[in-house]
Amino acid sequence: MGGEKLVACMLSLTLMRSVYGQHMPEEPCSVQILVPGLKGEAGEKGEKGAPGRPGRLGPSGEPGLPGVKGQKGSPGHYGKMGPSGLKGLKGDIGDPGPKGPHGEPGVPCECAPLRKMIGEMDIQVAQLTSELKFIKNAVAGIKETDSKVYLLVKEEKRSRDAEVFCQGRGGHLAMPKDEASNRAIAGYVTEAGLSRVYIGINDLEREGHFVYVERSPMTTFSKWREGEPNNAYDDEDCVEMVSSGEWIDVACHLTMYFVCEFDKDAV
Ligand SMILES: [Ca+2]
Ligand SMILES: [Ca+2]
Repeated sequence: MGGEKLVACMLSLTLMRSVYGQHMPEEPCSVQILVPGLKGEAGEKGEKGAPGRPGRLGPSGEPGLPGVKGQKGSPGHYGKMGPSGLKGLKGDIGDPGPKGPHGEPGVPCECAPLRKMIGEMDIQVAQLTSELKFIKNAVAGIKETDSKVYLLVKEEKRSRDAEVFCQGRGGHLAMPKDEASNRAIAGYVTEAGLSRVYIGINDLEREGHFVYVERSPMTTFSKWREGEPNNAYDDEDCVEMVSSGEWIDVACHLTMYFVCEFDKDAV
């Protein structure tokens, strides 16, 4: 017999004793049929119980009616300045402004004569510049004899251009017509450290017939180097003086320094 069955037997014996009193036959605990007893009298009303647990959450209520609109609030602070916008399109041309007052009558332009005058002045300036250079050269070291003034021009020119240069200043290429003048010119050339200069003698008009550039004929004086003039290559019609004072016929197209001479009376 298990523990549970034993407990149930003892419980049923107790119940039978309470119902049948001491007259209950003592039987071994083998009867297990239980019969409910009679309903008892109603008990006294119990004390109020503790509050129950809160109920479940109820369903959502219906939306409420719209409230009354509130009053307008005060203006807020100004925001920060935004970034610059893109450049706008070019506007239309405005209406022409009012006409201005008449100006004073102008002076008639005599531009042509003025231009001519300016052009002539330019030429004069160029001439003066050239003459100033010439005078500077002259002051720097002019040579003279009793009747002539000699000027060494340190500009390389062909014979013809050299003569034009000298004529432009009232003279000619140097024309040594005696020993004194020839020595003066030669000394000038030597002092300048030069080896050769053009002088004013040529046989351009007639081969072998030398004359001075002023067209005066050669006189008794001449200073040809030995073997000159030789008209080399059949092309030597002008004359140079070397530092020794001797003369040599050379080609006229050579360019070299030259000596001009001027009459003292004209200077
Ligand atoms: Ca010749
Ligand atoms: Ca020669």
